[in-house]
Amino acid sequence: MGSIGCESEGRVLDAVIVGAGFAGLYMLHKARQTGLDALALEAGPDIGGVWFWNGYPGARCDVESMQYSYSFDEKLQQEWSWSEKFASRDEILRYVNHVADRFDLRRDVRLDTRVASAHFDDATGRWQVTTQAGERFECRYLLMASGCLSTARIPEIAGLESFAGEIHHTGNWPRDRKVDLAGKRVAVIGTGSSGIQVVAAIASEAAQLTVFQRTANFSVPARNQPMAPDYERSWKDNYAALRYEARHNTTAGTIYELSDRSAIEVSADERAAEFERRWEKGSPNFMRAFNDLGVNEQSNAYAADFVRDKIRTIVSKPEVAEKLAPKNHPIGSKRICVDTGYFETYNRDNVRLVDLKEEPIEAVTPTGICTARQEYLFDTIIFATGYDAITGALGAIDIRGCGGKSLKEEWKEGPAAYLGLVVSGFPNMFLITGPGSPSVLVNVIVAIEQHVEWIADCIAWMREHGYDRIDADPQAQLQWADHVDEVAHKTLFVRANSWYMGANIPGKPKRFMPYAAGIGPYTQKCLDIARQGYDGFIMSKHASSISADVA
Ligand code: NA7
Repeated sequence: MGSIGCESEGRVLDAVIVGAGFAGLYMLHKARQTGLDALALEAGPDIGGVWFWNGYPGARCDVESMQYSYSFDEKLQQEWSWSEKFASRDEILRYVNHVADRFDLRRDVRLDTRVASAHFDDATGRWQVTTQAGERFECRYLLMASGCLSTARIPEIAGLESFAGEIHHTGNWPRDRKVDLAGKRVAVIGTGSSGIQVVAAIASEAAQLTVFQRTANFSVPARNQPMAPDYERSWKDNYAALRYEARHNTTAGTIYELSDRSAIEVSADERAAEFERRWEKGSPNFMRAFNDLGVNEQSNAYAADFVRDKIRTIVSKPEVAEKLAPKNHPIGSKRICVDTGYFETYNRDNVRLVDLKEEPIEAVTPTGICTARQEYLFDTIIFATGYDAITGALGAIDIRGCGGKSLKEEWKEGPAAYLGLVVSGFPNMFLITGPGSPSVLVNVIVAIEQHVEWIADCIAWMREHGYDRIDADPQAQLQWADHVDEVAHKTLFVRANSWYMGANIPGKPKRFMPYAAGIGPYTQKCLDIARQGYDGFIMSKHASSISADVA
């Protein structure tokens, strides 16, 4: 692919957007509407971000389709029809491509272009962006849409490279061919959302499936179904108001059936009936059965007990059920999984569970996996071991701000960004769903749209007021980080070793990264700050632009 960088064309871009998933594509659209000359650089061979890479069998969204979609264009949301209540990965990818075509986004997306470094040039007040292939771009604004779950991680296991069969990660599934699992002995390592989906999807195809579980996970049934026309209509008739509601008046960015009752205030029978009703209905609605499941230990324990009992009912072998019943973290403190027949899978004769707490993996051999107890033989190993989440993609790029300061170095004790949007000392770099914003704790499309629109409004405001440089006040950033921490500690989230905490990556500082107060309060905060003339941000006109004006 030929270079269209500034060097070859003498073109200085207003904005470089890193990534062309849901965030990058909408950022590109919005940047154009704001009058910015913008280019999106995408590492992958196609658009779609996380939904592009996660092509594993069973990949599906656990937020309802009517809500997991863009809201920015009324015509788009009226015209698009989802075929199922919870969309499959393939359908979401078709949707992303439809949006890109409809808004003519592709002409400003460069595929197969992985950003290697981004350095802020103090002299010009611009970012110098270099790709892995050595192309260079220069821009005023650096808009990071690189994703919260885009750095797939295969753990370091001795002997991995010696394995003679196929190795795959759910987050980097082969795209050029179907992975043939028929008649194969397959291992799946990891039982998060991806593991739970892939296990249920491949069990009938594989000759033998062995699931390696380190931590048992809570999962509730999706009860997915074809889209009911009445249900679709009920959304489309009222889309604008419902989308507003989701962004401004919910915490999750998703409209759920909420409850105003505490689980400890009702009788045991009422509690059980409500949990049962929600379980039968399916979806993460389960966690809204009572209003204090995320903050009250006793209430949470009731919900956890209910799910554990369900697992014991579904799984026919008691010793397997006991291993599958999560016991070491509050329900919901790790992202709750939503499954289709996951626990039932363990009733099949060709599926077995290995509890890594009892027999840790010691090595991969040419023929399989050795635990502390025995060697298991495999043709294929599937890693569903998750991501270097939230900060992984940012850390993979050599980002340097004022005075050559490295972002990695800056964040070595844990990430901080004012509102999760701007990092002090890294002017004109905006993070979309960055650490310190609600991001992955909420319907991420809602979080993305809120950020993208706020960023576009901010840049437009700066232009109107003669500014071309924005930074975060270090004091404001510090206070925000403390606030993010304080809010997290009022919840049960901090009680789990989750990827929200960075706990899944050896050596990563443990800090609860997302903002747990929810999207509604967060949106209000961002609006208030903008209305107060961007309180906590430092706006200026860069010296070189002043001299250019004078000249
Ligand atoms: P997750 O939720 O991070 O799950 C990863 C799983 O892999 C989890 O069960 C981990 O156990 C397990 N894991 C991680 N490292 C290892 C090693 N070294 N050995 C054994 N097991 C390991 O990733 P997903 O892809 O499932 O989901 C990510 C998000 O995508 C999800 O929340 C949705 O938002 C969509 P652990 O719990 O760390 O003990």
